[in-house]
Amino acid sequence: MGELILTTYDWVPEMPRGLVRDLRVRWALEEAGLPYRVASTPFEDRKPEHFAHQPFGQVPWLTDGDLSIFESGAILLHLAERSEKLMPGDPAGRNAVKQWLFAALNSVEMASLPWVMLHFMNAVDDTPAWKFFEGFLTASRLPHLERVLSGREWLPGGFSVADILMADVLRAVDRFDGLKAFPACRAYVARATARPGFIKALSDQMAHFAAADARRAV
Ligand SMILES: N[C@@H](CCC(=O)N[C@@H](CS)C(=O)NCC(=O)O)C(=O)O
Repeated sequence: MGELILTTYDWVPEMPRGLVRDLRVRWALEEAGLPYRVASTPFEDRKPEHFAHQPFGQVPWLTDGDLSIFESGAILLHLAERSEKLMPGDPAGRNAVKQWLFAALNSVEMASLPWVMLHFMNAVDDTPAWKFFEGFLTASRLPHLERVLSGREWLPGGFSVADILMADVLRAVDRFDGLKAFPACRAYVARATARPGFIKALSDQMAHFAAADARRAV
């Protein structure tokens, strides 16, 4: 195991700040208490070296010694292998974490991301596209998640990387008040984002981009 280096953009516009996906990695690292440092890659002028680490020119990626890992879900699973604070050691617990981690990405974020993007674009209207994505999230996904989260603190298996991902996905929906009909989901986001690891991760990401503004202003 080598030094952990998390790479994110050197700067991003105001709008996505607080939601850039290095946050979920910072959060997991903070929860696990693993030492790491943050490196930057240009947002505006993406070089071949960036694509060598992340084939879509996106962030984040994590290097762990000689290993370079892209995709936030893969990064979180990698970190979970290093700390029982992120995933329990027993087979049933590991199974619960893995399936919920993929559910966060591939069942919930798949539906929430277009919904969130349309909100960011101010494209919430009565077009068939909006109605489809509204129904996809609020009828096909959130009611089922609401049932799962009702009466429990964290996803099955106890707090883990699956909760980091699920809460990070849901808080983007919450930002546009999309959880008001789903009180268990909303309370879950509030609980998760009150954790010191999240608070530190968010504050560090905001400070990272604020420092970039200051550099650009010179
Ligand atoms: N599936 C990827 C998505 C990564 C992603 O969407 N990154 C955003 C920042 S949160 C990005 O780099 N956007 C710039 C772009 O797509 O050009 C992951 O979870 O790591």
